[in-house]
Amino acid sequence: MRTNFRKRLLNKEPMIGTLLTISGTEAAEILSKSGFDWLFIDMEHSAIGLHDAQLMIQAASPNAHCIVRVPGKDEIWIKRVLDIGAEGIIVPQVNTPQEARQVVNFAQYPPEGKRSAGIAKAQGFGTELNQYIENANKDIAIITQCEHKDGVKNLPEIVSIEGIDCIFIGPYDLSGSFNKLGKIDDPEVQEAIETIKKTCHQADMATGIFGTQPDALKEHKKTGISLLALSTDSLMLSGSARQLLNNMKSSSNV
Ligand code: 3PY
Ligand code: MG
Repeated sequence: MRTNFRKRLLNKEPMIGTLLTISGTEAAEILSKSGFDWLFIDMEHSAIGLHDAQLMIQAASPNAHCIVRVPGKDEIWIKRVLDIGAEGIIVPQVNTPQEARQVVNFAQYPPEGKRSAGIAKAQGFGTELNQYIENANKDIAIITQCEHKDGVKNLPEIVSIEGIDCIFIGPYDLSGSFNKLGKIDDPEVQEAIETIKKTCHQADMATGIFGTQPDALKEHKKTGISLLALSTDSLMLSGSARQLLNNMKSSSNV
């Protein structure tokens, strides 16, 4: 398995990625060849299915690291997503230390965890099983999201849990937990984001965040956030389509 994503993550090397929400190999391949360090395949909110995600990983590799956001924090999703060859998982709404410990347990093979052994794409369909098992716990990145005020409160304990490699901030769900959904610039939400950053910084924990615009992400990068998710496939497609069309219309009588 070609994996240095976790190493890069633990070294807090800035990596710019984007969210993939559209099923199919084409956008994954195009974006993997556009200079992104990593692709955030979103199975939490999109219609991307497990086999689609596997094909997308195959299409994007080895140009970009493929990290999959699982639909939920349960064991079945975590093991199946790792078995299709994801280099890491992003787990939404991990709000308590118990949940964080369970995520690590589901994602790591014994003796560190209780991940079950199967043969699928990640293990070369059986041809690379031993090699994969030997390296998986040290190569696979476990990223949990802090995106609820309860998660912010419990973060000092969560960041001390062995096996958690990065805390990924979800500004939108975080705003929702303050009943201010979508108001990510609200002072209370911004204060929570700053608290997360500070807690991670003090614990020497890698931190990530999603943003639709480069300006806000550049500021986060300056203050130490290294795992950056900029925009989504669908937003980039519609944004550049509108821009081209507006340009065309403003410079001609079309
Ligand atoms: C959020 O903003 O809630 C996210 O999960 C972004 O990825
Ligand atoms: Mg979210």
